[in-house]
This record gives sequence, structure tokens and C-alpha cells, in this order.
Amino acid sequence: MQSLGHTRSAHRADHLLHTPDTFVRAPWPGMKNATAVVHAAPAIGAKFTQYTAEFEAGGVLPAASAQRFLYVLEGEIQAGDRTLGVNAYAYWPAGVDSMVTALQAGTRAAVIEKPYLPLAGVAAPTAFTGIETSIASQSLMGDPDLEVRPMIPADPGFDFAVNTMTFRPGAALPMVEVHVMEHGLLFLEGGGIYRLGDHWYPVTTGDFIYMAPYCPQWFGAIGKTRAKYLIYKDWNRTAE
Ligand code: UGY
Ligand code: MN
Repeated sequence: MQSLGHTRSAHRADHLLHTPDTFVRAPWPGMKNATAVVHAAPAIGAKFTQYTAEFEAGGVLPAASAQRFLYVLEGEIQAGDRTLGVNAYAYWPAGVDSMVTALQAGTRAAVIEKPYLPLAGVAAPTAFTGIETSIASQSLMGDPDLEVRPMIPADPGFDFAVNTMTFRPGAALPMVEVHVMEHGLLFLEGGGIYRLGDHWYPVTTGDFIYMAPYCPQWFGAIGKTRAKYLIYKDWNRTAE
């Protein structure tokens, strides 16, 4: 639809709000019957790459040179001997072919890839899968209206974390956060107001946000349904 040049998308020095009306599909080397919307990459200053993969039935992802995390948003994926439905996720270390094939047309997945930073004396992680809805929630700073579900084990072998955060209507982050870690964030449900740097944005399902290190950030859920997002951060390593 013609929007006369208007969009909620915004790219500023320390953040990107990437809304679906501005997504551009582009071929990703090695993908077959699939396409990528690249949300964050070294081109924006990120130390990771995050894209949404959109598949036709039988679509495949190429092997990644970095470690890979995948979360199923829609449809069904075969990954080796595992079948992953909506809310299922998987992790593969660098050098392991994830053998991802979509089983249905319209399958979509959030994919995060990151070069691994080893830690002396700590074993590198191995592949695993899980289901987000089976994870026991932890409250954030004691707020029962804000549930965190960590999908990456609390093990120093991992150099990043991916969590879901679920806010009851009206719940909010308890503070404006300013931290060295960067974020890739995908809105899964609901919406609200996101503060990024000195800007306050209305945000909703399907939006993506990149936050650079030290980007001031705060979110309040607005509306009558819960708000939920998937959030990546670098973790367990000294900042470089
Ligand atoms: O884990 C986090 O840093 C998270 N609380 N940040 C955020 O939701 N913007
Ligand atoms: Mn944060």
C-alpha cells in the first residue's frame, strides 16, 4: 500500500527499528527455495547476524560457518533427525551442518549466527534443541508480570544468550537499561512503547530492533494482550 513515504522504521546511530513494511527479501548464499530478511549484520556494527528465513516447502538453509541458533515462528522444520514446530528452537556450534529443511510452505524462522569466542579452560558447547513453551519462567527483578525464559543453558561455554520476555498488559522494564551488551529483538506478540536512545517508538508484532552497546532502552507493554519478544545478547565474555 502507498504510504506516502511514511514508516515507523528508523535507523539511528545506536539503534534500528525495522518494521515489516520496510523488509526487503534478498537471496542468501546457499539458500534454496528460501529467502532472507536480514535485520542485523556486521554492516550495522553488530557482532552477530540475525535474519528471518522464509521458506517454500522443501526450502533449505546452507551450512553456517559460525554457530547458529534457530527459533521456529511459523510452520515446521526438519533439522537432522529432529522435527521443530512453532516455538521450538535449536543451537548448532560452528562447523556442524544444521541440515535445516522446511516441511511446509510458509515456514518462517528467526536465525542468529555468531562467530564463536572460545574461553580458555572452558569446553565449547554442543548442539541441542528445545521448546520455549516448556521452559519454566523466571521473573525479572521480582516482577511476576514480567517472565523471562532462557533458551541457552547457563554455561560459560556459551558466548551469547537468547531469551523470551513476556509482559502482562501494563508491565514494563523496571529501569532504563544501559549496558555494554548489544541486542537483536524480534516482537512475537502484542506491543507497546520502546524507548531507544532519546526516542520513544510504538512497536508491535513482527517488528525487529537492533540495539548497539550502551543504547538506553526501556519497554512498557500497552494493550489488552500480553507482549512477548525474543531477545539476543552477547554474554559470558569480556567486551572487546
Ligand atoms: O536482558 C536484557 O538486557 C533485557 N532486559 N533487555 C531488554 O529487554 N531490552
Ligand atoms: Mn537489555
